[in-house]
Amino acid sequence: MDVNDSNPAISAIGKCIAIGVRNFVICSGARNSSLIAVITSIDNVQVYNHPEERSAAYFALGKSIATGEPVAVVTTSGTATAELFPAVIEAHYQAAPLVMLTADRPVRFRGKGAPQAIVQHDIFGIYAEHDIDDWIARGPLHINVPLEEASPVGLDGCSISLPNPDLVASLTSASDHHTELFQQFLNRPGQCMVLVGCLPLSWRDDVKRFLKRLNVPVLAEATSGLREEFPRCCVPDDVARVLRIGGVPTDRLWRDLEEKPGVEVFSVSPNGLPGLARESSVVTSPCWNALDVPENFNECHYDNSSLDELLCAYPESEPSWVRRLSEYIPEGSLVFLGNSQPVREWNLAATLNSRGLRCFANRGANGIDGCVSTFLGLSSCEKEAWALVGDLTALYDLAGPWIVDQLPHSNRRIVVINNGGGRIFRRLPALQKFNPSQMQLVENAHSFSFKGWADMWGMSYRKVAALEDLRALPDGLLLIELFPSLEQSDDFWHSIKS
Ligand SMILES: Cc1ncc(C[n+]2csc(CCOP(=O)(O)OP(=O)(O)O)c2C)c(N)n1
Repeated sequence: MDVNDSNPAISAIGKCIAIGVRNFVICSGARNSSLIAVITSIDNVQVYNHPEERSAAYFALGKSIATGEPVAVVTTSGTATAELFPAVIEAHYQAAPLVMLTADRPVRFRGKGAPQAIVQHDIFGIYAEHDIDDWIARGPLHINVPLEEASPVGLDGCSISLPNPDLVASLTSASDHHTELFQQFLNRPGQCMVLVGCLPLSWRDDVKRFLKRLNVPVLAEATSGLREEFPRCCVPDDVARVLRIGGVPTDRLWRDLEEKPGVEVFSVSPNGLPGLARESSVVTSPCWNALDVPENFNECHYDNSSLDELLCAYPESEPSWVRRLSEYIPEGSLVFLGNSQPVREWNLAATLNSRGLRCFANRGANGIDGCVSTFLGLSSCEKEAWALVGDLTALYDLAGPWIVDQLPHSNRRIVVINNGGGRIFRRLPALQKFNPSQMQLVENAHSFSFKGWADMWGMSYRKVAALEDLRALPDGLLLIELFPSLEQSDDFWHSIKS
């Protein structure tokens, strides 16, 4: 939406407040100075500043996932607005309420090539809602604010009231129709199993209670928050129906469903997207407590595989390190899994002991950008939080730690698993025939260390090659650079395949 009132800055921010925005991440410029003036004049809102819009937007995304509330990132005009795009896409697929409040030049400049006047209206296309009246508090909302040159700040008459909780609640209420469709799926015959991807925090208790009642095989990924509740099960041979709850699962099983049209797939997904190209059904908002669970569902059979033996055989491999970290990280911590490999390693190898670790990841669009910032947004009110990110993933977000000085002091640990490039590519069947120089190119192989990055932001630094190196960690922000054995990691993955 474009805001076109007599005081567009006040009007736009009033709308943000009305939909529940309490946190503003400001990326300053001249064009958005009146927005900044209004925001900083309001009581009871939290203001952050960040000079880098891409990181800022990811920080806002993390904060909005953590709170379940809309969080606004505020930019000036031009490419500053475009920098928000990756986080907007991620928020779209995670159905996270990210609000982009962007200053624009007046409408008459649009499409003319005038200085700092790119076409911002609808710039995020299908990834963001542009009409506040159609926004259902899920996914991104873009509020574009054309502002006159040297627009006087003019705060007279600025009356911005606090959010109306009833309005926000009514936007996210359950749908009878979705409940009915879900019930019909449950009532149909045939062996059923459940795949659980990333769950919004507000869903977790309901889904856990529902799955305990359902009593069928469940594969719950770490980002569901339910992995330890439902230990990994055998996949029944005769699965006729798959129920997927939450974000798109990272497990290979999900992709394989594309080629199994005979298996009925029903998704309960926050973003309303099926996550498969083949035919399937999807709902977004069932009433979990209203669902009847048929009595004839089969019980689960758990599979204690030979994983532990492999972890012992390759103690310095990445999966063994991930197991060790999952046992070492203090109970109750928030854990952010940055890129595909730590996500898979955690799902596979992390301890199944219930340690109250709460796992998150940006698995909406699987980008490796913005992970440090998303982690910092997610952990902004946590006492102890750990991120596990690959080296290239860390390189993408070097400006992320800017925000740390604005957050309450706490133990934030960024573990960079430095394996000298994008090692995940080594495991892709399609790349097995690449020669070493092609592989080096694909992996972006390097031998950089992250010590200098830690120094730049005043992070404590610990190089870790053995468990003893994790003893007596200093308080506060800490960069842990972990060097796993590349050879053992390759051998581990090779053995698990065979
Ligand atoms: C923004 C973006 N660019 C490229 C990719 C493709 N990609 C997926 S994983 C990966 C490598 C990640 O490397 P690293 O962070 O070092 O982790 P590792 O694979 O070594 O565990 C790349 C480039 C992506 N997912 N997102």
